[in-house]
Amino acid sequence: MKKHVALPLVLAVGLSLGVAAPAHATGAAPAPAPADAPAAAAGEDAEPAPLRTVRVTTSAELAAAFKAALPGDRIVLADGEYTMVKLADKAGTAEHPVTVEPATLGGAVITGGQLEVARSSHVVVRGLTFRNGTTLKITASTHVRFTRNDVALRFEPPADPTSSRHWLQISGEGSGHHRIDHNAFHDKTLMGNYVTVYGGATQISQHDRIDHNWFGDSPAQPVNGGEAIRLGVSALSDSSSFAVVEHNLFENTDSDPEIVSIKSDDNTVRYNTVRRSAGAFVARRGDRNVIQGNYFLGEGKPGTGGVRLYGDDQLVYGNYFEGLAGSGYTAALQIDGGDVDGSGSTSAHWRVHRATVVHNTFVDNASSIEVGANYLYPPVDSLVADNLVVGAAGPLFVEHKQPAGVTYSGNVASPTGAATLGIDAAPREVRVVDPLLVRSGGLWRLRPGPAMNTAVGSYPFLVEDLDGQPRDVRPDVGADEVSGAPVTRRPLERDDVGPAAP
Ligand SMILES: [Ca+2]
Ligand SMILES: [Ca+2]
Repeated sequence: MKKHVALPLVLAVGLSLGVAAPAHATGAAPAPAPADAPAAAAGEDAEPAPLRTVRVTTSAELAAAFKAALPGDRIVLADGEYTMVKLADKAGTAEHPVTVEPATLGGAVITGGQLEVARSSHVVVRGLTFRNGTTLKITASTHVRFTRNDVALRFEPPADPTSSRHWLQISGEGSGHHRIDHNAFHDKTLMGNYVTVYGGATQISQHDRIDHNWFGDSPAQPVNGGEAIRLGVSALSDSSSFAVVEHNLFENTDSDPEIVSIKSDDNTVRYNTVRRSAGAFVARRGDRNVIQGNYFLGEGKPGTGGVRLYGDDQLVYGNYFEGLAGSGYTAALQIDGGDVDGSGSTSAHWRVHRATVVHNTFVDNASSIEVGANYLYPPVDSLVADNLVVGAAGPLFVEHKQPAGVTYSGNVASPTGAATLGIDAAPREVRVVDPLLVRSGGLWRLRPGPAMNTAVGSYPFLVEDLDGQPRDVRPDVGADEVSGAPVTRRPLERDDVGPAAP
């Protein structure tokens, strides 16, 4: 099953990002990696052959190799423990990157020092095990790839438990085009984010891609500031990031009510799987962000949430929400109120204008769709359409304050047991009917019945369902399309992400 879906995934990602498809993507078996490069995998991971291989066995040799590194160098760390140093002012190219990797995946363990890639381009850091007690930094650089590393930093507990340590921080003027992929970030026990994307004085880093990582096991923290990923910061939240966060798995990331916090414009967060994590993906600040095709699986754990929105023109579609136990800030969907409208502090909660929330599926959540739970100004001019909402608890829709110009249309709801619909809605707004869901592939799916072929909206972006199957000419309500086409996406498991993933 996993092998069956891997190839279409690679193809789809490569095509969607406009990068060249790997040579073996036509179906031929991938060529074996060179014997001395076991950390390098095929496909998307393929890197150009090095011009020179520099083997190091000690921290002193590593430091010397960094200092002398030339474009096309592959610096290979023998198994052992190392103190890391800064890698600065290396102008690699796409054809001749500077690559740092272990002789065997996981065999080189960083126990001291600090990795900072500064003022450099086309640097690849691959397959290292970070167990040191300092943050990782990518500073004023472009095209840095941080891939297949295992990161469990070991900070000394600070005197002030609310002071934070951001594990991997991207920042600096001119930053962009980085890829953070196939890493494991886990066991964060202090304040701070796993991955933080900053920028320069006025512009956030652009076109970064964060994909196929495992974010795991970060316990609750005393105050806000423990996100798995934060895209931006208040001061940069009016600049466009164009980041893509996709195919990541979040498990037990409980260290902030915001698992992914978007604080910039024009980001895409898609195809991620969130399991048993107390928090939500939050469009916290910035506009025109897309939250698409994610699986939020709460398994009834307290505080598990889905998506929370502020700001202008946010688009939420094709997501699947099941077993989420949160409400309010961590409702399955919270189209929240704002505390400023049109102008105000960049750290405020900006009023929602023109949110589009369509073709999502909600099953058995403690609270499914809420409007305006917090702050003063209710959402305006937004669309909630063609969603499928099924549950046996509470009201399925909650309007904490009267929204202005929010249109409901084509939604299907099925309150069972003690559940209620929760709002007065005409059948054209919310049709109350059993959609006849069936359990298959770990999800509640549609089958032929009253929700099939009955969506009322028409959206140019709606080309696939939650399985990656094509939408047909008569789209079904919710995130799933009844289709016989090959399934190319499914909720991610541990084996699908991280350093050892295919
Ligand atoms: Ca259909
Ligand atoms: Ca389907």
